Amino acid sequence: MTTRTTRRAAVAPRPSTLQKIRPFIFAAVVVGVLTVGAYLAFGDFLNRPVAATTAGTTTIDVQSSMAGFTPSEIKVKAGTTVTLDWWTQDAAVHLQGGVHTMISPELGLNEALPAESRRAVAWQVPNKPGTYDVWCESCCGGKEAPQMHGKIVIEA
Ligand SMILES: [Cu+2]
Repeated sequence: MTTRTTRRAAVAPRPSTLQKIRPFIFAAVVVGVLTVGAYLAFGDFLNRPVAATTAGTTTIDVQSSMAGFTPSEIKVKAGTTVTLDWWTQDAAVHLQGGVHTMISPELGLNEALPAESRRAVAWQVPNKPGTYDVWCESCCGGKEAPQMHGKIVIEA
């Protein structure tokens, strides 16, 4: 009796199917959690809006804010088409009519940019080299405020 009991205890029980596949289930859960984590961490970068650009045109990044245009001076070539990749992070409550504007009658610019948005403005640069004034009329004092002005230099 005693001998029998001892012998039985010495034999390891055969692992059940569940015990055999348990490491694989664990690995699958780890991979799943890491995948979701990576998506949440990097999805923001992948989905970041990028203004559409047309092949063969120069794209210039321009930000409008309470400080005016950034950069405050841009250079373009006369007679070319450029794309202004224009964006703002400002909320509508700070802007007259909920927009920033970009105005230069001499250059044929009269554009509006809704709050917290980004848009691509295709602009045919006039064939008249020189330095021109551009301003925002819809915030922070508009044309009367020096910081609301930018400079566009048209090179021959
Ligand atoms: Cu503005």
